[in-house]
Amino acid sequence: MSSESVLTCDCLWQDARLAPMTGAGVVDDGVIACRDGRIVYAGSRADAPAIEAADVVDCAGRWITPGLIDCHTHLVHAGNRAHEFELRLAGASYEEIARAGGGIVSTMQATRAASEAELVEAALLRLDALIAEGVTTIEIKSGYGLSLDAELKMLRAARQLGAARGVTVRTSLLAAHALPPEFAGDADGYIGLVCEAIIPAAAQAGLADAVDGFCESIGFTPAQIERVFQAAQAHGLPVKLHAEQLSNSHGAALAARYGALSADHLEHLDDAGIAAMAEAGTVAVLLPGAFYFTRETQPPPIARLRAAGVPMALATDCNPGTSPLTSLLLAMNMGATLLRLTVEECLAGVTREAARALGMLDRVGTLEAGKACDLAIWDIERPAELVYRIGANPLHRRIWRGQ
Ligand code: DI6
Ligand code: FE
Repeated sequence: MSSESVLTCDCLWQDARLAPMTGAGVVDDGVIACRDGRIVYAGSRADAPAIEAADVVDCAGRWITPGLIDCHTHLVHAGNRAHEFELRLAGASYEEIARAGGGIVSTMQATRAASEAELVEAALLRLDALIAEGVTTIEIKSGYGLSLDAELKMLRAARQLGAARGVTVRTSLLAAHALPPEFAGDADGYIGLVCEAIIPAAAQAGLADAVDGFCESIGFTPAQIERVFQAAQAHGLPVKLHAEQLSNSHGAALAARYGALSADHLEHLDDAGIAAMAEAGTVAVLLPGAFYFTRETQPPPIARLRAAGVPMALATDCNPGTSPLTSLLLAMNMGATLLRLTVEECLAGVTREAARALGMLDRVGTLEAGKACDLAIWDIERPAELVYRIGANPLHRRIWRGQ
């Protein structure tokens, strides 16, 4: 054999079963070769070229999936809202608590008071829980600062988390999350600050990979969100939106008109919103942790999203108010049990479709040559176990960029 036909690589994982998530089905006797942190071959051993590896890892028949991707989190925040949880147990609603100055604004106060280092330290506990389950890429939103300085502080903390651990961090600027008290009665004035000061500063500092908003009766109107989207576009940033969580404000259709990467939550989404998302290729990010924790009774229209061909992702929505969840595996279980997603949809929802929701499908989300060598190696007999178990963590090893 001539040396040119030999593929040289840093590491070869062999005797593995692969769920590549490319749509081509699973591979029973698979190998993955990695060079310089990227996959150079992933597929069946029989079809593999001759490979010369510096390091060979025998997987003893274990399953390998792409490293998991949590594409919607509010990981960076200070404090917690256990007290509001008790109020809700006693009968208060999320909206009532929010209107009484609790909710997002109470986390805002704690987050403004915390230093950047304190935010990083608190978030690392949550990040480590997600990493322990095989997460290799995570999206982190701002949105509890609600001022120029505090929003930038949150985004810097998110970037620091990516430097502190072997994980890829994508940031979303969510300054349009709630109205800070100093702008009471002047939502349009606050949106002006978001558009004219916060978005430009975050963009200029390279701190935001996308811009998000909360389009809701207790958040911002579609007209206000549209101003945010226009400012994001002017600064070359893609958009996404919290839409139709508590009511139908037609935010998803607005997001789709702006080519949004994703519209998230979607419990109250209507057919026009579904059609607009399908047309724009906007991903539906489903957040069963929030659905469960708020005891919402109306699930998102999964069957109609599926029929329309809207890609569906799944995420934790890790946040102190409506989804204090740091397990993406549990989000998968809830996606199946509460939202009736299939096992295949749950797995795709935390890999390929989550990558799509972050605009990163060219880099992560499937096991394919050219992509980052981000792997989760599992002690399971079949992929359905990842969705079926509650509270188990069958992760054997996690690989980020080949390491
Ligand atoms: N929707 C949510 O579920 C979170 N934010 C949002 O826009 C809740 C955030 C919180 O209550 O702190
Ligand atoms: Fe959220």
